[in-house]
Amino acid sequence: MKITLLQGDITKMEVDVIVNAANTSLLGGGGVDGAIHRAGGPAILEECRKIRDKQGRCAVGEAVITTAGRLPAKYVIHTVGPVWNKGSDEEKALLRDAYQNSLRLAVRHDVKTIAFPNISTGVYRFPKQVAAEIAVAAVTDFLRTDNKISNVIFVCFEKDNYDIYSQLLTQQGTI
Ligand code: AR6
Repeated sequence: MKITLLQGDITKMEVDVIVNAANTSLLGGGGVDGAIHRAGGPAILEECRKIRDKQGRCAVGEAVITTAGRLPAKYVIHTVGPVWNKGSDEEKALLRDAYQNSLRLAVRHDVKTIAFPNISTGVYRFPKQVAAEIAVAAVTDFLRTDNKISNVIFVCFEKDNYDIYSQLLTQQGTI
């Protein structure tokens, strides 16, 4: 399976695209969103503003693509994960959508390598184990029918997330 796991800072990744855990405004924020805009510079925000002018806010579960500015990646895909509220099926489905819509958009841009952060597990409070199970299933299911993406990398910032992914991916024989 074309899945890799590592612990680190996603802004440093030399891949075709890194995914940002954005919010519906697309205008930046804290966490990984703040780190990407800081490291990538103003070109990313400029393009986000243009997208907003054209289509309005980015709905939860949807994704848009911009330049990566000064980052080593070629593009940034900005997706919006759901906020964990009661852990409803809808919240879980929207997290799956965030991963799969990012992958669909990546394929449309001929992306081969894509790195994901642990969407919704910071400010948006998804329990890490639940979010990881959804992320791994969403990506694994997508790769089952796609032959364009050569590598999906889960980039965990925190050790506990890394350990959860490591266990899940080992269990299913992926790594
Ligand atoms: N590289 C990789 N992962 C990171 C990095 C980094 N440099 N920095 C943080 N993380 P969060 P969310 C991890 O809060 O929960 C923003 O303000 C972090 O440890 O960034 O989807 C947006 O604008 C955590 O595991 O995103 C939204 O308003 C994961 O990234 C809101 O936060 C996601 O945490 C989105 O909340």
